[in-house]
Amino acid sequence: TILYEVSEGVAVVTLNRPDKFNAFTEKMNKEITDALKQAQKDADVRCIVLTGAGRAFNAGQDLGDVAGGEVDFGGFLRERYNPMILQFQKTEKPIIAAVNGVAAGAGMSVALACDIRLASEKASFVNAFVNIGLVPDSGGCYFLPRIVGMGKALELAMTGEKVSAAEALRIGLVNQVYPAESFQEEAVAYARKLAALPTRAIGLIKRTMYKGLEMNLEETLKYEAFAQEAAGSTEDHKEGVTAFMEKRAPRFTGR
Ligand code: LHQ
Repeated sequence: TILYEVSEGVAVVTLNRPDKFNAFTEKMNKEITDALKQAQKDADVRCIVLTGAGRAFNAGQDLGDVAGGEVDFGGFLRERYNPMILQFQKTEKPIIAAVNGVAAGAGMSVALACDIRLASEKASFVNAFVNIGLVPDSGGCYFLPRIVGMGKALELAMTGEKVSAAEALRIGLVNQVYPAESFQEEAVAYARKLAALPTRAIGLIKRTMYKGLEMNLEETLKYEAFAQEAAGSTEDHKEGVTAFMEKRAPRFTGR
């Protein structure tokens, strides 16, 4: 239900159920988690792009799987969605959500769990949970207020109204918007740029910033010192300083 392709330092994970707007199934949850684990292990991967096949990015849980019967909501989340979301954080490489179309429900949450969001002009965001009498899950209640602030987060979650790409850019929900025609090329070009940067430092930036959300200043300063020791011992740090002194462009290798 997903495609996984690595080239020139970038792993592209494509959600691939286009006729169902790439809605999540148990299989897809598992495949995404495994793809992220594989990307983390593979030293050739220095940036990950998550995108959707066809018109949509992802429409959240496949409602065909939950309609009618009794659903064990807690079990659903604990066993399928929560481990997947945690894997986004455990992956110490930059993850870009290339939001090609609508991102709804848990599909929006997954975009929020990525580190950077790039949107096509045709992208939109729907915090669809409330529309079916549910609560934002898959980290939506964690990431949304942290990305757009509590005021906007409550509005989006309580109304379940669609947010356009332009509005998403205005409120800081996405980092960039590109024309639909060139979107995939722009997203891959952005990813290639990130993949050429010092990957270990970027992994440490990711870990330290997310940790910083949970800590006070003193704890954060301590963690920064710890992270800097790790970053300072990388070849890429040496290369960065050497290149600066030699007045040339650095050649980072991710080591
Ligand atoms: C879909 C879906 C979909 C199946 C569009 N499933 N087919 C966790 C724990 C346990 C249980 C519940 O869930 C969760 C986490 C969650 O994610 S809850 C939230 C689940 N997602 C939603 O409620 C979103 C439902 N979809 C929509 O609101 C709209 O379809 C959006 C806004 C995504 C797109 O709207 P439109 O652009 O107007 O497209 P459409 O509604 O016509 O949908 C296109 C097709 O995709 C259509 O199929 P069809 O065969 O008629 O062409 C939809 O049935 C199908 N589809 N979402 N989640």
